[in-house]
Amino acid sequence: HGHGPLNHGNWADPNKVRTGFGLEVLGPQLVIETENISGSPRALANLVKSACRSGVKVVQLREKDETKLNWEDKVVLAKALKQICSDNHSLFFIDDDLDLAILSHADGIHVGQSDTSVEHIVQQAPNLLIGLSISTMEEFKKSEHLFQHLAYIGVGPVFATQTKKDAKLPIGLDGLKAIKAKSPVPVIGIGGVSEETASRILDAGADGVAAISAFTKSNNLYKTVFELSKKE
Ligand code: 3NM
Repeated sequence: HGHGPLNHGNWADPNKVRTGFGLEVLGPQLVIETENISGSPRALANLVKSACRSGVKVVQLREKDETKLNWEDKVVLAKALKQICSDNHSLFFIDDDLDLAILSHADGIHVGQSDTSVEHIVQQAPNLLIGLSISTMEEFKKSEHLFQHLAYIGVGPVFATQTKKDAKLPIGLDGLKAIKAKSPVPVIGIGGVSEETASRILDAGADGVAAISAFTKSNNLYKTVFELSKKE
């Protein structure tokens, strides 16, 4: 723990995006909740460990409200995942739960448009890296005053996804491209990311991708990480 503040000035220069923190937030991001993996915290921890050892540099724990885990179990799980990530020099993010992020000493927090506000997070936990979900150009424009605080924006769903029940309409490669052209912060494509689609998303300009099912369905995490990092 103890990452310094981002040098936000770097993000404005496309030639410098792949330095410092940029490098760490740009590799394929594993997004995961126990529901995605037979409800088992142990299976989840094992997947995170294997993924980190296979080169995943960012892990996001995304236990939504309907999760079967109670608060104590969530804290135990989050702390265990943080340890696994630290041991493997990967960053650990918590989805939209500031208390859990602080308690587990997470490196970052990921929030959606109607989640905990970015300003509140900056105030309460200035050292947390912050990722923000963006689904449309309208949301992007509405969020411009927040970019100074963000490590990245998660743009999606790029393609249709079966994994997130309340996912918005896919923004597609052209929508992603349009946002990338305007974004001063790294753009991470999410939604329908697979070993087949990832290179198209990266070719469209995304700085990285985030995925659930590409990892939970993988039987070769090295290959998955490779394919999710690869431009054509
Ligand atoms: N967020 P898969 S789509 C968690 O559009 C999540 O913001 C999305 O699952 C968004 O990789 C999504 O299996 C689910 O498609 C991604």
